[in-house]
Amino acid sequence: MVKKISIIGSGSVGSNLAFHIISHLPLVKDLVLIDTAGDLARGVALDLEDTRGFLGFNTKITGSKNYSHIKDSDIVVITAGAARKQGMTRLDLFKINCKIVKQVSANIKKLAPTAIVVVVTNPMDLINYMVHKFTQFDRRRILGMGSVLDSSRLVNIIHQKTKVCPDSIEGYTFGLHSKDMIVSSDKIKIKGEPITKFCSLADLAKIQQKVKMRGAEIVGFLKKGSAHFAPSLACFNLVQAVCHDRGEIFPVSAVLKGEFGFKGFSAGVPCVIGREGIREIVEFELDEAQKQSFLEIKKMFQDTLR
Ligand code: 2OP
Repeated sequence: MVKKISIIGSGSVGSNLAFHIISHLPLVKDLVLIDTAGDLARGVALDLEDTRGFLGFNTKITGSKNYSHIKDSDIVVITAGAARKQGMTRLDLFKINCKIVKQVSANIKKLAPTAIVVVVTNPMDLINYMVHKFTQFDRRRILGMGSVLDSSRLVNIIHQKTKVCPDSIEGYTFGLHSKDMIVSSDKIKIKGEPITKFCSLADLAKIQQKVKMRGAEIVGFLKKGSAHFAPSLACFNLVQAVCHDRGEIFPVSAVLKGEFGFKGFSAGVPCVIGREGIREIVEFELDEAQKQSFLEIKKMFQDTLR
């Protein structure tokens, strides 16, 4: 049973995630927010606490810059790091965020050695892989959030185009959480039927392109910071899947060790999620284009980490 959840980074994603947790997971006894920036986490924790009169939760909420509070957490979510500014790619963030995450990982390894770790920090797939390297945790305990977010964006954009109820749309993206993500029509179904029954091939191409550029589109409009409502909810869905242990399937960035014929990098692939983290990676035969994308991901990891 999940009793304690810690969130590293109390910016918009971390604080919204905390709000979802106190709103929907009443059995969590301890919620810890850590942020090294001044007293930010303390302020966010007090504000969250003040919703108790409306929401009626019992969860104890702690906000601090001191990592000692994450001790024995069952789940740790890493949102800490710089966010993208207009014109930046997620890859531009790698150096600065890798440094931050190295320190975060050392603290998790020391204080919460059995935790499931959910990674949000960008460039998410690379950072997810680095968290695995830094903590040396079993890869099944390290879950990258990106394709979960991109998949909700996909459903939204299909809905906008087709007007079909989102509940009847099933689809996911996989591969990288970047503009090079894989949005394959064979992974999109509307009540079991191919999407091309509901829109033209030209419209499908527009949908695919829009999903790939959605994060950058939002950054462009916000001017400061990046998206947080959908990212925090994507993250909450993973946290909840671990807590409920029902075997839900999400496209989680996972460190591959031979699945799909690849190893040595982390990429979004469908995974069965349970209390232990990744219960199973759901493999399927990659078509030629998908195989090519995976080869490019492998090369990107090799080039960046060399
Ligand atoms: C996004 O795609 C922040 O990477 C996140 O909006």
